[in-house]
Amino acid sequence: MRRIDHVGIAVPDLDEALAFYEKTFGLVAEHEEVNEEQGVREAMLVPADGDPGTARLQLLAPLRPDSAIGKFLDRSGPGIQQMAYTVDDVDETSAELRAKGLRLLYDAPRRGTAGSRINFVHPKDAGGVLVELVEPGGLDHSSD
Ligand code: V0V
Repeated sequence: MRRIDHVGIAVPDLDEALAFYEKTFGLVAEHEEVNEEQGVREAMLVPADGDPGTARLQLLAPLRPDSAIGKFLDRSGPGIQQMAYTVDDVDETSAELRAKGLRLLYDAPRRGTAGSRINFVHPKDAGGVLVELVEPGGLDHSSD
């Protein structure tokens, strides 16, 4: 693991949440996208004048009620849904964790935000926390 990549928060309405985080904590979106496969509209937030290498806050709003975020909101309400770590090679880290007996959700990595490659550790195998592994893609800004 390189560092904490982001903390993901499930929200019912992305625009409302973006306004709240900017007004309250001075966090601004550096990137926004729709990920149909994951069923989310999401934004990555950073402090307006913060350290460029800082971990991001990811706001995740559901595109459909039967998506991962839709189900999470239904069961738990808004709140922290995932903790994500930056890794150099998501295939390699997934293999290492599988060898330690943890269940990875996908056989092969899928597409995450900003061209990243992602996989997840099942929350039941990580102390009740949904852990995401992120291999940054070409649009990553966190090491600028
Ligand atoms: C479910 N559980 C969780 C949890 N979601 N525990 C902690 N954190 C979460 N986020 C618990 C749940 O309360 C159950 O506990 C148990 O796991 C199994 O629940 P389930 O009903 O069988 O599972 P589902 O259908 O809710 O699915 C849970 C998983 C799902 C984790 C499998 O959410 C998933 O596939 N997530 C990965 C994809 C994802 O999260 N995509 C959205 C973000 P009890 O009741 O049995 O004790 S997309 C994203 O992050 C992107 C694009 C990015 O960063 O680039």
